[in-house]
Amino acid sequence: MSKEAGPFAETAPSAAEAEAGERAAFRLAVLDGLRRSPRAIPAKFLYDARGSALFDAICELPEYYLTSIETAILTDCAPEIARLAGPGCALIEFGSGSSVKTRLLLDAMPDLAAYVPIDISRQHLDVTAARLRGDYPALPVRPVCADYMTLAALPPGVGAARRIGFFPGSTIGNLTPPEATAFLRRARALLGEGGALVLGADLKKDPQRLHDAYNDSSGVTAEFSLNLLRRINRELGATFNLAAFAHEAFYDPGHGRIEIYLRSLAAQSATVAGHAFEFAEGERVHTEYSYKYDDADIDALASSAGFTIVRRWTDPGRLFAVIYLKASS
Ligand code: AVJ
Repeated sequence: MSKEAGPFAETAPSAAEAEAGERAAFRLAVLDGLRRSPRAIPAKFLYDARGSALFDAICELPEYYLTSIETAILTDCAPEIARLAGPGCALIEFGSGSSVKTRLLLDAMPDLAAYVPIDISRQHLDVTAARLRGDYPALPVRPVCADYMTLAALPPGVGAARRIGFFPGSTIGNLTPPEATAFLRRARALLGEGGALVLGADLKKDPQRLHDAYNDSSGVTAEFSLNLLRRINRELGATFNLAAFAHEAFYDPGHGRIEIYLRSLAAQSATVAGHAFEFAEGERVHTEYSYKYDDADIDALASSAGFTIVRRWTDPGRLFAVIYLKASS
């Protein structure tokens, strides 16, 4: 039993084991992504320690309205979320990161049966769980180290309490429409009958405002994007010249999404884990989509995945939405 591994393991893998596993997955994904045409590396790899710190800095930028607006909405609606959820439920967070917004819900729901943060980074999860246990001594914290896009079940310890999912921050925006539907279906299955989901989605708006949010004047977003190459260099022994790539982000109104790329500024080559790759001048590596929603998009997404919309909250400027969905019966 002491060798048990996987998301429900009582004994976490050693830090070295976890790191080796994460690195192998990273290597496979990067090599696969660079062999594709067009080239693309999944956005989840942007979040190493430095990437996560840069993303936290993005959330403080004046242009990046998403975090402050969502936090304001959640601050207002947390008591109503708590009422809708009812007493004694379990809160399941998909991609918990540093769980900052979670505290707004934890404060409004003092009688939770459990808080279950799901995150792909063992390190994030351990730090977050330790902090929350310190700050909420009565709250059972049951972290699950997994990719929420593929997680099939929650650990038995979560129990039979009614399950409320939490997917804030416009993380759903990283997913294409079919991926978003697949994620919500999976969430619905994990949350079970009577389950509900609190979703944060960025809204369609003036394209200039969207453009500015992903092209900030201080260049933090560019650093965040380029950090992916820095991470590949460090973790996979690659030779990317960061000065020869540029962050590129623009709004595509047809798809209703921000598209983000790393653009090669010259014809150049780079070696990744012993494999050589050629880049033409102007060639791009896709790193992220950030889909923007309107009410009809949210309706369509919910019904495609077996959810019913119970309540939506937005800010006066209609920049961001928090939506309470329940599993349709
Ligand atoms: C973390 C996916 C919500 O799409 O707004 C921010 C990521 N990338 N700036 C977003 C991001 C560049 C962010 N999400």
